[in-house]
Amino acid sequence: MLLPNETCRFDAALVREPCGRAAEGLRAVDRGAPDLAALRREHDAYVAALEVAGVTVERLPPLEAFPDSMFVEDPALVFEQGAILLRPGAPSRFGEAVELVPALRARFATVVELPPSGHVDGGDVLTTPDGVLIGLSARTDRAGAEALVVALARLGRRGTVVATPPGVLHFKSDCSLLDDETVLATGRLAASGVFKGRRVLTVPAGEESAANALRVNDVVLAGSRYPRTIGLLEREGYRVVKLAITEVSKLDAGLSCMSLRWRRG
Ligand code: CIR
Repeated sequence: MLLPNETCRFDAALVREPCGRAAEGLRAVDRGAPDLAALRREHDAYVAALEVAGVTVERLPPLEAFPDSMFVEDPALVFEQGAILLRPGAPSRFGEAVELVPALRARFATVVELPPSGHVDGGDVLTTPDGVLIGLSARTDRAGAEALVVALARLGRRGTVVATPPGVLHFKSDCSLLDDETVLATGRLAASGVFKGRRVLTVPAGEESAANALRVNDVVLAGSRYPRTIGLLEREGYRVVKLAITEVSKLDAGLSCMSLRWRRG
C-alpha cells in the first residue's frame, strides 16, 4: 500500500563534488579512511539515482578547504518558499555556509540568514507535512535551534525543537520521512515518543544506520548494506533503490546529507 507523498516530491537538487581531501572528513569512530575514488563513485551513483527519480541535479565545484563539504545538507535548508543559511556546529565546517551563498542566491529569491550565535546542522532537521523537527545534538544547540524556528516562520513553516538520542551524530542519522504519514526510525528514537501520532517503521536492531534513507518522488534510496531494512520497506510496498554507501558511512554520513532538494515553485 503506497501512502500519499507530497512532502518528498522534488524536481531540483544541489550537490557538491567530493574534494581531494574528502577522506580527511570528520569521523567519530575510526573505521578506516575512505578510499577517495570509491567515495567519488558512490557520490556519482547517488546523483544518478536522484536524476532517474526525476530530479534535475546541479553539481557545485569541490571545496578543498572543507573536507566535509560534499555533505551539502548540513550548511543550508531549502524549501519551495526559499532557503535558510545554517550555522554548522563543527569548527572545521563553519565556513561551508558562506561558500553556499552565491549558489543559493542564484536559485532562491529569499535567503534567510541566522543571527551570529548558536549552531544548527541541516542533518538535525526533518521536514514533515505538518512542521519541521529540529533535533538538539552535539552539532545543534538550543540557540541555533530557536533561531531556526524564527527563520522557518519567515518562510511560513512551523519549527519544533526536539531531542536527538545521546551519542547519535544527527537527528536524521536516526530517521527519515517515507511519505506524508510514515517515518522510518531507529528503535531508540521511536521510543522517545517524538513521532507519536505518526506511522513509524522501525529499522531492525543492528541496522540503525539504515534509518537515514531518502524518499525522493516514487522511490526510497537506501543503503545496499542493510538487507533487513530493504526487506521491510519492500514488504510495505516502497520501491527501493539500493545504493552502496560503504565509503560514505566511514565519514559518519548517509543518503540525505549529500544533497539539498526542493520543488521549484
Ligand atoms: C560530519 O561529521 O560532519 C561529516 N563527516 C558527516 C556529515 C553527515 N551529515 C549528515 O548526516 N547530515
